[in-house]
Amino acid sequence: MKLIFATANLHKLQEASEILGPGFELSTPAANGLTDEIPETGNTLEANSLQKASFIKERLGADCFADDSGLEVDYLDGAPGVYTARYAAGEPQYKDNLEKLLCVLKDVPWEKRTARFRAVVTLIIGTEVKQFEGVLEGHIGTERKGDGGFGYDPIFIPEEIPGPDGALVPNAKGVANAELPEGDKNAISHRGQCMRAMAAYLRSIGK
Ligand code: ITT
Repeated sequence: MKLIFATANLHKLQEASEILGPGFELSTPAANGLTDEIPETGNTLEANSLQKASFIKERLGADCFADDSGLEVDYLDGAPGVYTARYAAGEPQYKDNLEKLLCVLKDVPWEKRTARFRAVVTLIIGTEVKQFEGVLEGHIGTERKGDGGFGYDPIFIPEEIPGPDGALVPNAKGVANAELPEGDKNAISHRGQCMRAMAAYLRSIGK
C-alpha cells in the first residue's frame, strides 16, 4: 500500500518503514515534489498531527498520515510536550535540546525524573480521518548513552524493554533507548504502537 508520510524527519520515516514492513511503500512530501514547510501551529499533539496530515491531503490529494510526538517530563509539568522539537532556543539540533533538558534536571533525583514519549498519528484515507495514540513510559537519565535512534533517545530510559523471548521485562540495567537494537526500540516505542494500530486498522477496512 502506498502512503505519504507527512514528515520532514527522516528518522521517523525510517522507523515507520521498518515497523510497517514491506507491505507498505512510504514516501515523503518532498519526494512527491512538495517542499513547503508543513505548518504545525496547534497547542496539542492531536491538533498538530491533524494539521500536518490535512496539509498534505489538501496539497497532494493522496492518502497519507502524520506523526506528532513529544516528551512529557513530570517534573516540568509535562514540558516540553508539544514543543519537544523546539525546546532549546533558536533552531535547535537534537543535541541542543537534549543538553538543555539534562541541564534543567541537573539536581533532580531519579524518582522525580519520570517522563513519557507520546505520539499521535493521524491517518487520512479518502475522506476518512483516524487518530492513533502511543505512549512509552520511562525516566530521563543523567547522561547520554548509546548512539542508536534519534532525538532524546540517548537520555530516555524506558520502564520496560523486550527480554530474550520478546516479552517485556523491567529495564533493570537502565538501558537508554539509544542503546537498544532498532527492533527493540520499535517494539516498545510510542511510534511503534501507533504504526501497528494503524496497520491493524487498515487491514480491518480491507486496505
Ligand atoms: P515532523 O514534524 O516533520 O514529523 P519533527 O521532528 O519536527 O518532524 P515533531 O514536531 O513531532 O517532529 O517533534 C517531535 C520531537 O520529539 C522530535 O523532533 C524529537 O526531538 C522528539 N522525539 C519524537 N519521537 C522520538 C523518539 O522516538 N526518540 C527520540 N526523540 C523523539
